Amino acid sequence: MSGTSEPKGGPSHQRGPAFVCAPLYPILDTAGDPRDLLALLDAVLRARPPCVQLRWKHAPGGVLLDLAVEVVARAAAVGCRVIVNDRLDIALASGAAGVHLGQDDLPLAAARRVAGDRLVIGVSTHDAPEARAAEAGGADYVGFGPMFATVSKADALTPRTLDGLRAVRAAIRIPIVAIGGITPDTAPAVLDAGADAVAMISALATAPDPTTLCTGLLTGPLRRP
Ligand code: TZP
Ligand code: MG
Repeated sequence: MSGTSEPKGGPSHQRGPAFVCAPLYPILDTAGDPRDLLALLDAVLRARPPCVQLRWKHAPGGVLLDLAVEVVARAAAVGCRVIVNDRLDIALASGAAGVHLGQDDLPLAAARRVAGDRLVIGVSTHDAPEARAAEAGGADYVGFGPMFATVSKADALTPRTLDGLRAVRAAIRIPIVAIGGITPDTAPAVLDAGADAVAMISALATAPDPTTLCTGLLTGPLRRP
């Protein structure tokens, strides 16, 4: 997926580098144990994904920075880019490719002022108006969800439904990464409803063989031309 397309209508804000992360956007979140996270990272990287996200809620800054530097180095060795969840400062200091911001994180406009065009910026959205605002404000992609019930986000909203995803697809042109309770079984319907990529946390963290799971999603029938 490319993050360079101009939005329909709205103002043309600065955007980040072109970004490709489809059809799987693996999110590495092992609830705070960096050793587990690095083991999961290595398993995921063997499937050669174009990007991964590093997510560790409430981590101490210095510990998260050290981890991010290690994740960026291991990912770079196989041509994979890293998006850091929540923390623009850690993304910049670690040499990551981008940052993913929630609706309650640093506002997109402020993040873009700081990062300029150096970083990919993704924004979590929950409906078409939020997605339109993110696109008009210069986001490179939006997250949209939760698609289904999830155990990975304590304050997740009610599931947004495939029709909700279709409405967002009709509203914006930048890439959509669907998230929330998505598994290899549900991924095809989500991609058919208009997502460019599916994000997964628990499906990866609990997979007996994360490499095989990722390889199947990245090279199998879900891959679009
Ligand atoms: N945002 C909406 S749902 C969610 C986030 C971060 C959690 C997704 O995790 P899982 O385990 O893939 O449902
Ligand atoms: Mg956040």
